[in-house]
This record gives sequence, structure tokens and C-alpha cells, in this order.
Amino acid sequence: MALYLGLDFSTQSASAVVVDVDPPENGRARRREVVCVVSLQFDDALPSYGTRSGVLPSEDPRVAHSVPLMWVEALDLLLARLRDEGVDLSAVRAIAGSGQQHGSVYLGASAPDTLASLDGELPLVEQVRDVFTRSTSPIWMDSSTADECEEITDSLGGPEAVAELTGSRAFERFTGPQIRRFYKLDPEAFALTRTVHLVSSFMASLIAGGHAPIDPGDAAGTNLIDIRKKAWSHLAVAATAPGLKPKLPPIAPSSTVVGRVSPYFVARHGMAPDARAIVWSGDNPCSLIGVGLVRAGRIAISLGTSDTLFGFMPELGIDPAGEGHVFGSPTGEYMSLICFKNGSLARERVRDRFGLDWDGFDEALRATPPGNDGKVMLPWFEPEITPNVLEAGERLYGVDADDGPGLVRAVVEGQMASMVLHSRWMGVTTREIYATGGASRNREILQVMANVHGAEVFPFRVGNSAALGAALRAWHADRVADGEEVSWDDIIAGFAEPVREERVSPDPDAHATYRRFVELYAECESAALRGEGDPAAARERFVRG
Ligand code: XUL
Repeated sequence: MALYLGLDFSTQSASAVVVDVDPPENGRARRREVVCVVSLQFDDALPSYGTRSGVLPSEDPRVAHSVPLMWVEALDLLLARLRDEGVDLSAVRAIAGSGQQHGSVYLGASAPDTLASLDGELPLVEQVRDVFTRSTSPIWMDSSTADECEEITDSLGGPEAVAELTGSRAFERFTGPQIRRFYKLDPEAFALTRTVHLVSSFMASLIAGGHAPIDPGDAAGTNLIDIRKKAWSHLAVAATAPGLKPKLPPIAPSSTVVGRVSPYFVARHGMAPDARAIVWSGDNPCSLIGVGLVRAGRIAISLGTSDTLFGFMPELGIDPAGEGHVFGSPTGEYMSLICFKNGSLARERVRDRFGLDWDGFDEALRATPPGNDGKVMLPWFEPEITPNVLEAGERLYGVDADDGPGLVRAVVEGQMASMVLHSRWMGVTTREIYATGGASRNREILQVMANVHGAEVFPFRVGNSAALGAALRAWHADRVADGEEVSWDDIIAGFAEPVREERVSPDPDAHATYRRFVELYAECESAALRGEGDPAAARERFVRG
């Protein structure tokens, strides 16, 4: 047995995937098996932190913070659950992980000593309480830093210059603008901060028992790196906050071994003392591996708390419209990504408003026609990232607020149309889409995806591609550390392959309707962004065909 553990700390939940890759012996092929998947929802498992969907309630809809201590406590719980499921943690050779991107964790001077001397007799959460200089973490859903984005953009010479340098224009949720806001709001706490971690590198530091580096995939979500050099950009760092450079952990390739796991995990969870702690990455770079996108030509859509559309990018290419991002791929190249904040949260809002379960949601999709008779929703329940909309509130055109089935279709069609519209810069002809994330289990949603994109949609057996990708990264890094020549094609084979027989094919008539619908959606969107009302004439044209 050779186990590799991938952990995923996402917005609403923490998950673990364990793979077994027993090496070949006596002519037997290498075993490639996912042996365990466990998951816990923060709100249910750790209610004392008071989060809703993993986020602290806030009066200001633009502010979204979570609690790093909650993630610490969740780590112990998750490992205990794996043991309860019968996983022999002493057989785990290496651990890697995935964190929700952009979120930041602020640690003071005591952190290195505390992390290096954790006592296996006591829960982790009791021992690290005092290491924080900020008790909450701004996360990717936060959009409160418009001023800071502007300040950073001005000092770097404009949005195009920021995108050329860092891979993305300045985005409210990106870590640099968030750090600048903290520095402005609480300069004393900022001065006391010795290390600013991302969620990924913070969790990796717990596992390794000392400060862990950040990988280029997650570092690219900060507006602080030189995307070509995959190193901190002195210019961007200086434009963000004085004295920031020494507070940033080093950037290291995704396959870096940070060290052995901290003795804490040996004593408390029975891990092997020589198990390797691998650098963590962001959830999207990990998902790229978890859906096997190690070559160009296909895209994946992850239907999670956020919906993301991403692809492997062999050569750097920057979105001229400034909506998309370029992150590092764990393979060493790049990935392109667009993020829509109103993913599951929007689908769940509509589902809950009409008291439906997912079967009822499916039923409503089956009962309504493609194109929804020209009913359109811009699903901006929360401030949206793509396109940039800071004023929350869904916009409805030609659909009544009590039309349950109409709204169910409108939310899903709106999401898919927006993806088509805003992914044009990637220049990929989408014939096949790999679908992952919780909502990819819902076949009617996948049918709308296939019809709107005009592409075959392939689901995966393991829905949590981020945790699976992390486990595969752990295996890859372990083999590299042992001096093996290892290809990514070999790592993903048999694991990150879609279930071909469950593919969802596009319906040509529906796709023809959706080609026109995407243009209608575009008209509604641009009217809303210009502050104008219902483009009723365009909707009538659409209905007339
Ligand atoms: C990506 C993004 C989200 C988070 C949370 O840029 O903001 O997808 O990574 O999943």
C-alpha cells in the first residue's frame, strides 16, 4: 500500500481524498485507486465560529471574511474522520493540499516557534490561538477593496500594465489589494505581522510545522508576482504596502517538498515520521490536475461555490479585456481562468426560494424550453466578479419573481451564457468540457451546459477535483523527490479521466437557439452595466426567432 493524501480547504467545506498507488510487483499493474473521500461542512461541523456557507456574516455585502482558527480545527477533525473510515494514516507517504484562492492569513513573530513545537497531546486549535495578528481572513468573495485596486493600478501605470506584469488586472479579491486595505485600516497590526500566508501556504505550514512557501499557481492570485518570472515583483510589492516584502513567504515550484510532516501529526494522527509535506496550491490549479488538464485544447468548468472555467495554457497569454486571469499550472506552465462569484450560491438561492430540492430543480429545468421564451436573469445575487459588478442584486428581464420554473432555467442559462461570453478571449474552440464540482452531479444542469456551449460535457467520478488533484500532486512530488523521471500523463492516468459513458451531448436545435440567446444575454448585460433598463426590443426579436 502506498497512500497519498490530498486535502482541500474550500469556502464551505474541507475535504480529503486518499489515493493508493501500490507499485507494480510480479507482473501486476500498478494499483490506481481512490480509497477514501471524506468531507465536512464548516457551518455544520464547527457551528461555534458562526459562519454561513463558510463566511462570517457581515453588514456590508462587499466584506467577506472567514476564520483561520476554524480551518485549523477542521484539519484535526478531517484527519480523525479519515482514521474513523479505516484509513491507515501511517501508510501515507506524502500530503499536499488545495486552498480557496486569494484568502490571506496574518501571523506574528511567535508563529515559527509555536509551529515547531506542537504537542500531540493537545488539539491543534488550542496551541495556535496566539499566532495571528488578525483573527479573520479576507477571502475571495470580498469585494471591498475597489479603492486599493485603483491605488495599486495607478502606481503601476494602469490596468493593462498590471495585467501584463502580474497576469491579471487588479481585482478586489486578490491578495495584494486585500493586504493594502489591512495596512491602511490597521497599520499597527500590519506592522506586527511577520508573515502573510495564503490559505494554501498557511495550511501547509501547519502540516510541515514551519512556514511553507507558496506555489506559483496560488501566488498568481495576489497581483504581487511577475507572472513571467514566477517571482514576487518588487514593483507590485512596493505599490501594495510598505515593508511587505519580508512578510511574504518564498515562491517555490508546486512539486517542492517542504519537509517531513510535523511530529504533531505523527503523535496525534499516527502518520509516519518520514511522510513528506508538499507545497499546497490553490483550488483551481489543483483542479486542473484533478481533471487531467495537462495539455491544451480542452476546458473544464467547475461548478462550486464559485463557478470557474479554466484551461491549461502552454504559453502565457493575457486577457486583453482584463476579465480573465493567468495562474501558474502545477505542471510548471500556465493556466487560464475566469471566475464567476455567483455559482452554487445563486443556484441555491433560487432553489431555496421555491422550496425545491435538487430533483425539483431538475424537474423545473425539464419543464421549461431552451431559451426560456426570452426570460433572462443576470444572476448577480452577490457582487459579481465577471463582469465586475459591485452592486449586488439579480436583474430580471421578462420573468416574474414568482415564476419558479422560469427562474430556475434563467439562473442556469444566465450562468452558462455568461461563461460563453466572457471566455472568448481564451481562443479555445470548445468541443469538450470537463465538468467538476458539486453541481456537476446534476445532469440537467450539464445538459444546459452542453447545449449553450455546443460541446460534449464529461463528468468525473470524483467530484472534488481539487482534493484529488492535491493527492496526485503529492504523488508526483514524492516521485520527483526520489529522483524518478515522472510524466504528468502517467500521474493522471486512471485517476483524472472523465466517465466517457456518462457524457452529455448537445442538442443541435437547442444549441442554435442558444447562439442567439448568448447575444440576447450580452445585450441585457451591457444594458445593465450601462445602468439602462430592459432591452425589450432585443428580447422580442429573440422570441420571434
Ligand atoms: C478563483 C476564485 C475562486 C476561489 C474559491 O480566482 O476566486 O474560484 O479560488 O474557490
